[in-house]
Amino acid sequence: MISYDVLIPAYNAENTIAQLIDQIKELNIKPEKIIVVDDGSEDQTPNLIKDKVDSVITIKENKGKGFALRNGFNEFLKSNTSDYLICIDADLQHPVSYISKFVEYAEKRKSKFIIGKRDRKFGIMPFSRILSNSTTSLILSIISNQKIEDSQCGFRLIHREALCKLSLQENGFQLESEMIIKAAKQKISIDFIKIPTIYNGHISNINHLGDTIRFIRLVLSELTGRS
Ligand SMILES: Nc1nc2c(ncn2[C@@H]2O[C@H](COP(=O)(O)OP(=O)(O)O)[C@@H](O)[C@H]2O)c(=O)[nH]1
Ligand SMILES: [Mg+2]
Repeated sequence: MISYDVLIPAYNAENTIAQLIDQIKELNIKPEKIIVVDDGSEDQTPNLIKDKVDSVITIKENKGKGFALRNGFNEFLKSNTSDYLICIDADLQHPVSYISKFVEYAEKRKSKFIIGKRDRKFGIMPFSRILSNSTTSLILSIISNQKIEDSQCGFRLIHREALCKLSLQENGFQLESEMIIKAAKQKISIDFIKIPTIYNGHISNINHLGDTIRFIRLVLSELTGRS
């Protein structure tokens, strides 16, 4: 039977985090462990997660989604409770019921790395995200030599052995691109599972100019082999 942990990077997520955790706990195939990484939330997030999950990682200062995820990865690798790790955003933009689909797919197909794939539809996904997601997915498809259908989706499953092989360094949203590039370098194939696109007018922490510059820097350093 497949075993998995869940990792939630949470930054100022008081409106959704408790509901998300409750939904995860109601799944038929339950995770062995729920890990939440909170780095410097200024709202009620720390109080809401305190007694609700198996592991809370608190980082005093805000360091970015990538930094938070990397801390969660270390915790997962250290504890050795499960084969797989599911990463899911804290803002309920990823349908929790799909965790079961990811896990069942991984078990059946022996997948090492699965990423959610959202429809990039006008009116559902903000136009700026359609543009940036299409561009980054195309660039990463070329670099990775495999079709990357949604490079920016944070809803992911990764096998312990695959995660061990990626020596990740990014602190911001670019970590999610770095995982793709480094997985491809390790010849880990990446599968995609279609998930509904949910935005609901939620606020994003992505800084368009800053994150675009950091993405270009990451791609250049990977292409020139400086990482
Ligand atoms: N711990 C932590 N989580 C973050 C940070 N930035 C974003 N997140 C989490 O990452 C997820 C996606 O962030 P969001 O800003 O909604 O990005 P978007 O959905 O891609 O526009 C959410 O669950 C956030 O709580 C951060 O600096 N630290
Ligand atoms: Mg979001």
